[in-house]
Amino acid sequence: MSVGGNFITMTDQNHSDHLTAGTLEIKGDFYQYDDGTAYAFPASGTHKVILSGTDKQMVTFESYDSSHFNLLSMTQDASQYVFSDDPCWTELTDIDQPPVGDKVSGDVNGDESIDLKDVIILRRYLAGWEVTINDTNADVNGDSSVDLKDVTILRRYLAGWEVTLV
Ligand SMILES: [Ca+2]
Ligand SMILES: [Ca+2]
Repeated sequence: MSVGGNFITMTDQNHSDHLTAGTLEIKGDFYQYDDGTAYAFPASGTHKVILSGTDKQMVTFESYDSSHFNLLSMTQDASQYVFSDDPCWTELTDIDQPPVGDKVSGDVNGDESIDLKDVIILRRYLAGWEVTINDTNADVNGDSSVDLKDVTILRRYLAGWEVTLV
């Protein structure tokens, strides 16, 4: 099922047995309100929701404890989504954003290796190009700012100097 606008569920019917399979694509905002049951959207099984709008999408769960997405896929950058509660899903699939994990200092582009491509993308970023970097990994000296000092240190590191990425 595909919803081109906002999706609102407001019901007194328990939907526990109904949202176990299938895919619901939503291009607008999502709202779940409690109008008699908190179980309006307790998705499970292989039920999947795709949030695929082109503008910012708001996701509101009034009954956060009982209603939630099961598999959730977001096609936009994570900054395009506003969640009333977080996380309101069982599992995220193919999100268009590197997962937030442990810092890998120097891996500016998040491809799990530290090489010249990271220097290049960092220089472009600092020059104002529209590139996406992992700014935690890019701060290789750990001074909470991403700047030319990080480029210098990363270059030295790759050239075999005795520098430590922190
Ligand atoms: Ca890299
Ligand atoms: Ca830095």
